[in-house]
Amino acid sequence: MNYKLIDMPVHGDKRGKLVAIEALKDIPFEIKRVYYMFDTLPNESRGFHAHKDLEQIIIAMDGACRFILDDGERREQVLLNRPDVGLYIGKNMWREMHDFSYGCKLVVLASEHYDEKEYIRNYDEFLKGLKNND
Ligand code: T46
Repeated sequence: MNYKLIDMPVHGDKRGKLVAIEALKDIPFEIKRVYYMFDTLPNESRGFHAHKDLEQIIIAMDGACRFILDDGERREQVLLNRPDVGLYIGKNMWREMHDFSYGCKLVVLASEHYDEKEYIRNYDEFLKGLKNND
């Protein structure tokens, strides 16, 4: 499965906590794009796609959500609920996001600029693409 949880370096003192993330040091790619999600709702799921070439780190800055990650053979779940843990998702992984807590805030660090052509939004196409890669 091309995903993993990464503990982010936390600098804490009596004032609170600070996380600094450096490209190619704390995460395995250069960052070309940052986006975030807010005003999320528990009954609204997101995702349902894979990426041919994109790598991403997703961090729940506030609240929680449940990820489903699928490599075409296995399906696993990850609960993302800590601002000091990043979910790395590599190429060719189907992802779904469910059960957002009210107002959950996710920030995403991405290895490439936005390109809709690079999305695979149909699950059967995703499976076909994996077979063609073999
Ligand atoms: C992913 C998961 C975790 C842009 O214009 N630029 C962007 O950089 C992004 C990410 C999205 N958009 C537009 C495209 C859609 O009209 O924003 C709208 C919502 O995007 P989407 O439906 O793809 O959002 P999610 O939450 O289903 O998926 C997003 C990312 O797109 C995706 O790469 O891995 O978050």
